[in-house]
Amino acid sequence: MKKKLLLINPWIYDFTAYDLWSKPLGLLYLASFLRKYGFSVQYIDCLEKEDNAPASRKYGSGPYRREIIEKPEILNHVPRHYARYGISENAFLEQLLQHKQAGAVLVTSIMTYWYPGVQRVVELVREHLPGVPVILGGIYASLLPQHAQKTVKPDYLITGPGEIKALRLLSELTGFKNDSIPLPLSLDDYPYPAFDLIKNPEYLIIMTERGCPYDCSFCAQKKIAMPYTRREPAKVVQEFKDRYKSFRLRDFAFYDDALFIAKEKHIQPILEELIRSYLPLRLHSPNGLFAKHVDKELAQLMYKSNFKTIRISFETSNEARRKDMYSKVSNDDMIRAVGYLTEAGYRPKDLEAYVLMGLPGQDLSEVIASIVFVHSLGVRVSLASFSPIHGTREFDKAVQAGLISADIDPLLTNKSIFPLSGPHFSYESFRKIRTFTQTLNEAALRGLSLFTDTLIGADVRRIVGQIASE
Ligand code: B12
Ligand code: SF4
Repeated sequence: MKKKLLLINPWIYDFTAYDLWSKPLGLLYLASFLRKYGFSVQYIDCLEKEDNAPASRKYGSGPYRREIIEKPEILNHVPRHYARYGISENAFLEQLLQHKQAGAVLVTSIMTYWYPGVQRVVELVREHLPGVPVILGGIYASLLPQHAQKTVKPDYLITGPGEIKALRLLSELTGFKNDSIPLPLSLDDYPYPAFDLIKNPEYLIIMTERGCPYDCSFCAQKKIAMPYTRREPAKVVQEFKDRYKSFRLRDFAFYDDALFIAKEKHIQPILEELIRSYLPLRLHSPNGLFAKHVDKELAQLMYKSNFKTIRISFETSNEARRKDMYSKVSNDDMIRAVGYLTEAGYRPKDLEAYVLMGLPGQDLSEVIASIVFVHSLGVRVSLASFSPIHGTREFDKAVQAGLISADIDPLLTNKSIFPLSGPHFSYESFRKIRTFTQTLNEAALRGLSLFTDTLIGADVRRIVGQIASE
């Protein structure tokens, strides 16, 4: 009985959320790992699709079920609806009540500003499964352990990579131990994430390494992941083959932080082997890719291996800020990468680039200049709103500049609202920038760059001037 574990992926509470190949990969790794050591694992996914959900959009990505709820008081000033994304509370309770025999409940956490969903799950577990120990882990728990202890009140909280720590804790709690299987010595000794727990999966996630050797000022990976470690390319390819065989799914999203690092030893052999395997896969990288590593050879391999979703981290065209952020890309890198990718067979409109918006001290003209630069290459712009993450240099800078307090409620760091807290962005300019970007992206999709045609260009420049002078 004690060996029975219940794993839960909580709801998202936010102004907006979209399933962009989002799965709780950490929890699924934990599930397969604990199974390997003899535990039996049950799963509740608050973000699972309901049976009557609308069909997914492109390559399995799509919207979640959304229920508008009351805003936490601290967000009352935000003139937007706040929602719980995922299954209804009743549907959750129906599932929860089937697990009264669980020996422990393991709850994951992702974005720090999604903690209300985690809190609610734990409240309901306490109410309906009294006495069952609750273990919390994941990204929020790792970045803000004290906040999580106080707010979510788990019995146990584990920070960082959780497999071995959870196994040790569960062995202590349940008295169940399986010493016959040695602990993993490398990443390839970990079993594949337990995707069989996902109801009707439409895509799969793959992670070919953990961590990242870089240290960008806005990023928290060093506080969450293990030191940068790669898997063997042959083992990664085997995972693709095995997964395709078991699930018959074509879409795979990479969750790597730094997929193109050491490309000759890593991603290139992986893609070469995938091409040789003739598997009908479609590859996606919702995480930003490094432009500077894209050369002729890699671009061709990407094209031949059917790499469909290519999002390049561009961040900003402002040189001084790039240096400050320890950014990995320059305008020239970007131009070169787009050149190689188009030579390989992509159209510029097949590519997207992340532009960061709302960094402390960043004004509208810098964002617009970055958007315009990306668009001038014919590439679509993906606007990423800045969200200061506790424990990063960018967070500390914002505290020192008096923009936020060190103990800011994570809810106020939400990417949908944080850029609005500074002097440079208003709701109106935020909305206009989004519309402006959408317009440019629509033009890019038609193969037009509005900044190369002098007539349309003049109009656009006037609008840009208007937005920037607000
Ligand atoms: C993949 C990814 C995404 C994916 C989807 C993620 C998802 N699951 O939904 C995409 C591309 C969509 C995405 C988007 C964004 N992301 Co993101 N993303 C990541 C990334 C690179 C990997 C997460 C991951 O799955 N790792 C792999 C697994 C194996 O690791 P893990 O989750 O940490 O799990 C381990 C442990 O945490 C632990 N564990 C996990 N659960 C549990 C449970 C228990 C009980 C226990 C004991 C242990 C445990 O054990 C696991 C195995 O070792 C992280 C960076 C990172 N290195 O973690 C950023 C990260 C999570 N993202 C981040 C950000 C900022 C964003 C964006 C806001 C960016 C933007 N401005 O648009 C968006 C917004 C998303 C939204 N809807 O609001 C931040 C988090 C910020 C925060 N405030 O919390 C991170 C940390 C990156 C950063 N910049 O520092 N992201
Ligand atoms: S932003 Fe990307 S490259 Fe920079 S430290 Fe984070 S994971 Fe590494």
